[in-house]
Amino acid sequence: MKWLQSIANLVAGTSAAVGKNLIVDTDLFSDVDDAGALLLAATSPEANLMAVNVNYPSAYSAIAASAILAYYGKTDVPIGIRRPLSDITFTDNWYHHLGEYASKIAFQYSGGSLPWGQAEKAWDPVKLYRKVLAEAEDGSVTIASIGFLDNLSGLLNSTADSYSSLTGRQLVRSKVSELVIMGGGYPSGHSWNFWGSDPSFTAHVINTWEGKMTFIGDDVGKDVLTGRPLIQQGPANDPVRKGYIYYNYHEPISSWDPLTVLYAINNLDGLFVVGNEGGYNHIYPNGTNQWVSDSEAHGQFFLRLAVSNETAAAVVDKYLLQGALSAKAKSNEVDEL
Ligand SMILES: *[C@@H]1O[C@H](CO)[C@@H](O)[C@H](O)[C@H]1NC(C)=O
Ligand SMILES: *[C@@H]1O[C@H](CO)[C@@H](O)[C@H](O)[C@H]1NC(C)=O
Ligand SMILES: *[C@@H]1O[C@H](CO)[C@@H](O)[C@H](O)[C@H]1NC(C)=O
Ligand SMILES: CC(=O)N[C@H]1CO[C@H](CO)[C@@H](O)[C@@H]1O
Repeated sequence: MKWLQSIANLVAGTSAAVGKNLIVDTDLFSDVDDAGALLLAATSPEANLMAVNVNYPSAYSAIAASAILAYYGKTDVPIGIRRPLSDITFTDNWYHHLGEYASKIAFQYSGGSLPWGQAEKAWDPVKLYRKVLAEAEDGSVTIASIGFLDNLSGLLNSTADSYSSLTGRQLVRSKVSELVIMGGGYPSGHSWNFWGSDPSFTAHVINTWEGKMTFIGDDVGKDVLTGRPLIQQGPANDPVRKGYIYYNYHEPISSWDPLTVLYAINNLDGLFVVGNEGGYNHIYPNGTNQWVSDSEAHGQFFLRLAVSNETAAAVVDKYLLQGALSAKAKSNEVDEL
């Protein structure tokens, strides 16, 4: 059956490196919109997904990421995760309504480079950043941060190793074209992604990053409710579809992370407008952010929707469903061989 597997890889295009170079740094664990974002990153013909780093240290998060990537044919996308690992599962202590999905996807769809029980095989996220950046063309990599910024702080602090003689900061300067960050409020806010882990890491990354940064605040995706078409028309066995059902039963959810990944891949694309003229984001030690006016500063941006919440939702839903159906179509081609 070996030949069948290599045909499967060919059909799934696992070694094709076309599209925009993208690294996703995700807290895939509690909210399933991270899984939706991974679906988009893995299936978009416009993206070359180079690596996924997980910034929440549950073993289930790493294994679920591997399972999702494997389902979409991306078995060779390396995965890193913050240590030490735990076997914590999500409990909705706030609404007592939302369901847990990461361990279920991890077990039921186990596959790829980190099968069930093998989360410890995941990369150290800082090493993974260094390896992938070192091998990339200069100025070619977009990083989408859709969770906590711990791993990115580690990257900035890293020093020369076997992958590169550059420091982390030098690697970022030469390889990264844009850091896209989901979090904050604009002009000011107090956002989970910024304070929920360790706000000093958030402050370190955002206050000292030297290249282009684009922010998508909490208010942008909150009322963009998506998932219904994926749930109703998606392939029954799609893992992200299952995740959406486990998380919020059959109801749609906010789209913070899918919107962020869509921007990272397709830029403004009629969906977003830049909300500022100059200025920069400042993070206080408690994780609160404040946009600072500064006519000399031109490298940072925050986005607002250019369309209604409903139109934005229709766009996200279209890509979620298209991505799921394209993966299904590929697996059918293999079945028919
Ligand atoms: C990186 O260094 C800064 C100080 O320069 C420190 O505040 C931060 O905690 C360090 N990050 C990590 C992940 O250890
Ligand atoms: C965080 O710190 C800033 C600056 O000291 C302060 O203005 C803000 O009220 C604090 N936010 C919270 C939620 O404590
Ligand atoms: C999205 O919905 C919220 C809440 O109803 C509203 O405040 C906001 O203006 C809407 N955004 C757009 C772009 O329509
Ligand atoms: C290798 C490395 O620096 N990893 C870092 C990733 O981020 C965490 C913060 O939670 C650091 O503790 C690790 O050292």
